[in-house]
Amino acid sequence: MGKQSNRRPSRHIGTTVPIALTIAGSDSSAGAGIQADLKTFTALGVYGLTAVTCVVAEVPRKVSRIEPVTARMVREQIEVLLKNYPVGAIKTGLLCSAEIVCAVAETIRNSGKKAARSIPFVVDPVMIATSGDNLLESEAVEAYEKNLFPLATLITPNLDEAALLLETAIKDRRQMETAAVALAKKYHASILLKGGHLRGDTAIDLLFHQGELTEFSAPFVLGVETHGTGCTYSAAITAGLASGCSLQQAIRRAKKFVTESIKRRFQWKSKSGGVLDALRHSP
Ligand code: PXL
Repeated sequence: MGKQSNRRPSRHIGTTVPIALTIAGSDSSAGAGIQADLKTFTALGVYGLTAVTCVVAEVPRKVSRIEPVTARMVREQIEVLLKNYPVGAIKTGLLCSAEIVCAVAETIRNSGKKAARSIPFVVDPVMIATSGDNLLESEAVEAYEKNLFPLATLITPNLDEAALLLETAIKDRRQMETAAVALAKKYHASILLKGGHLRGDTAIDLLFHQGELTEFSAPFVLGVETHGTGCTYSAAITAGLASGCSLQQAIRRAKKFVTESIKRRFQWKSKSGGVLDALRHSP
């Protein structure tokens, strides 16, 4: 018998830590995109995997440049991950172009046959940044509607994105209800319509799921740059689903997490004047 190895078996082998995959863009300021998703997954006890779709050079109020990764590279990242890891839930963030939207849809549809299609799939239809910058090619909207939405467990538009998809203005709570139901009927998926941009003293979101409307609300935190809030919210929902929560449980927990991350935000003086805020994902 040889000498026994001094190496201890890893404490982490056989770990049951849930895994979530984000398919999204890189935000150089690290407040949104894959960076926000990874911070959120980690804070919520989930191991995060990433498939990068594009690289964005930006700071919170200004997008400077966006460059997409090739569709082939996006496809390959997703394929190797889904082939090897027991992924518990998937989310998409910024997909940048129609070509990438189609590549993501096709890869998820084909990967692992039935298995990949039964993984909870959250589509955050990132189109316009909080700064107002356009992030998505206009032809990509149709690609979302035709290819990606049909695969989604949950779609999480904000009011601007919902207005664009329905070609109608959404200005109050009543119109939000109508819009959430209309989107669910149009895309045959559950819809979480985020009403944060209504700017009342509460931030109200409406879920339309299995024929029922549920409201999620939290006090609106005033005077904060909210860059990355949408990414953080959909990542937190995805983390909940990867951990086995129901949709309602995952959203309730995610809403609380986002509100807390905004309340305990970081703040710096910007070198170009003004302040820089960033959500603080971990206490
Ligand atoms: O918050 C939307 C968003 C998503 N993903 C990336 C971004 C942004 C906003 O700027 O850069 C990569």
